[in-house]
Amino acid sequence: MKSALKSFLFCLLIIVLLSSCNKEKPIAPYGALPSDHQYEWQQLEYYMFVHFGPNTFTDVEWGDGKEDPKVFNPTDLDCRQWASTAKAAGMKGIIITAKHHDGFCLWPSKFSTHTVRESLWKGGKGDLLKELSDACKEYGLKFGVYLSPWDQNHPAYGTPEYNQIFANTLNEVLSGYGEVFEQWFDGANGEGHNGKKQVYDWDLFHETVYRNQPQAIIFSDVGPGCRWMGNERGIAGETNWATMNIEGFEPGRNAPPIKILNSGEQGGKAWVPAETDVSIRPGWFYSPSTDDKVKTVEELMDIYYTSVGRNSNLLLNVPPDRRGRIHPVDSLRLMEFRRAIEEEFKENLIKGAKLSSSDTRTGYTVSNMQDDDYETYWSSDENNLSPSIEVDFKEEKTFNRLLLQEYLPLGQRVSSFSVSYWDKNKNDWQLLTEATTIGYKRILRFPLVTTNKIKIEFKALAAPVISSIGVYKAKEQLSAPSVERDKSGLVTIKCKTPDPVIYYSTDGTEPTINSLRYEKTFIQKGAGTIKAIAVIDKGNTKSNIVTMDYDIAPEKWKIVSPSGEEVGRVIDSNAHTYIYIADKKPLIIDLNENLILKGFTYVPLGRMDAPNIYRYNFYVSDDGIEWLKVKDNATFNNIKNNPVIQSIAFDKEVRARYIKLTPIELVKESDKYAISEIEVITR
Ligand code: FUL
Repeated sequence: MKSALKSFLFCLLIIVLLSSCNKEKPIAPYGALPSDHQYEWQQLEYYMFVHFGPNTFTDVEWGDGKEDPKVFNPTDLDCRQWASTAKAAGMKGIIITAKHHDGFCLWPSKFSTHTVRESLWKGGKGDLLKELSDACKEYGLKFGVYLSPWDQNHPAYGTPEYNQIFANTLNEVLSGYGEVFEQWFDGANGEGHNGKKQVYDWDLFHETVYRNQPQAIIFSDVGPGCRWMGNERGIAGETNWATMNIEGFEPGRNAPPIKILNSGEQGGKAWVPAETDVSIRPGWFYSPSTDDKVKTVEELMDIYYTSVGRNSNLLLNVPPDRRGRIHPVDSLRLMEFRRAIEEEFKENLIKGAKLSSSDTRTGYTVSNMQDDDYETYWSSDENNLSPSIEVDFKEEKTFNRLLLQEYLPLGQRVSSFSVSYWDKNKNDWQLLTEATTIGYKRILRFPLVTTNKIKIEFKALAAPVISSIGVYKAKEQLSAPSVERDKSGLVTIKCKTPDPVIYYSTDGTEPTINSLRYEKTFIQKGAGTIKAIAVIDKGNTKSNIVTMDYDIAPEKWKIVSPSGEEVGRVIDSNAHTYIYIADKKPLIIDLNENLILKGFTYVPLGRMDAPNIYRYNFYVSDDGIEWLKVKDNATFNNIKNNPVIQSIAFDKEVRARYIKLTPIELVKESDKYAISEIEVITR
């Protein structure tokens, strides 16, 4: 009996031991990790930014805080229309510019005299934050707020008292409108060398946020919730770590270098994932002049791949118009964008495939990457940092997209991976593509390939933990045409998609298949608008329409000063060429005829690290001797973060033959300044 009991117990022990060997061991997390709130936030992927305020009505990107609050007067404001548009677009929330750099508050703040209360809207009785937060609740959207610490209106700005005032303002917003998922702190400050200096009390601001909204993700150049990814063009780094070292850094001037914001840091001590903020229009605020400059679906898809497809959330700005509604062009484009995403990712070819791996950790099987559950994943043995997986489609498949997701609660682990396909003619693997980080989501685009299997080889800092794989055949979008005009007025229209038929108009009307058909270059020397559309399938598939506004072609212009061979580049109608001018020497141009001028445009060098002009004077003259100053100590707003064409209107028209641009201050210290193009506005 005794020995029977003994052998029974022995067997039991063996069974327990064996089963514990087979049981999945929890995977130890690696490196910095997301908080629960950050993990939730990263799964939002896509939400709306709304820039709205006095600038919507004054047509500037940065108001100076001196504008009459009465300019803010939307005639038909409807936050429910914003929310329903965001919802229909597939977005998960809305972040509103509650207070931009002009200090104007979209709610009747007790701590400011520059608010909706002082405006004409609803007789001063309106509260936009209330209307928008209610609309977000109704449509099941998250609600977030942008508040600019830089405030050009508040009299206390630049004094130590301002910090407490800003904290009170924050407190008011964060305690008054229900749950806030994200608090956006803008690091921008255009005060310049001689402007007001404010030392911000970030600890106080953060404490105010978390006291009211413990779950809120704080956005800034350095988080701590999420980080700016370093540009306003929608392009996160190809390498994009959610980890970064933030100690010793601050938003704004003391932020880490742009390159680091763009790509994060491998092994960084803090978890600060990237958010990509970009506008659907050229500027952040609405302007009637950009109604025909809304980004095309193709441009938006590119942004999708360089943001969501690169481990970043996408915060897409859709600025309401002067009625206080999202303009029909923008909302239509948002719906087209949603449809394009859904079409590209309609069918995941991984579903019927057979997966295998070079190494699988017990309990973390490869099929976990095939289910739709992000919480289940495959992993290799703890010590295997370079495992591979193979996908056998069982038959030939054709595709051009690969999607991978790491399981973030265990840390970001993969530092690079390569993808090969089986070439049946060569009877061997061929390299398809390579990439670095994965993170929450990584999507690779490559030319169509037909094969029956692929292999993915990882290199990781700790055994990879992969939640999902997607393989898709995306229909290539029909590209919108591009229109270019040279110095002499010769217009060329091209299209990336091979062999479409292109139609165009030169009178501002929408081109259709009954418009002029583009067959060869043509001349347009004077001011005018050229619109073009590409069509295929006998007109059944149409691209978005592209609009180019031109002024007088600079054919006969001459640079008076400075001299040199290369100076002509600033009037060659080619935005890809540029010059540097030393010592802030003025640029003087002879237009060769007297013109009625309404303003001018400056195309800076399109790089954020370029010494572009920030503050300037602008003069005109009849004879090149006596000058009239038409812009005094003016600034190109937001040119540092968004170095795009600047269109500047004069206060009144002037007749002149010569123009002169004199830089006063550059976006960064430099002994030379950069110019790509200068043109005049006569229309
Ligand atoms: C920048 C600001 O200066 C722009 O006006 C805009 O609000 C953008 C989102 O952030 O820093």
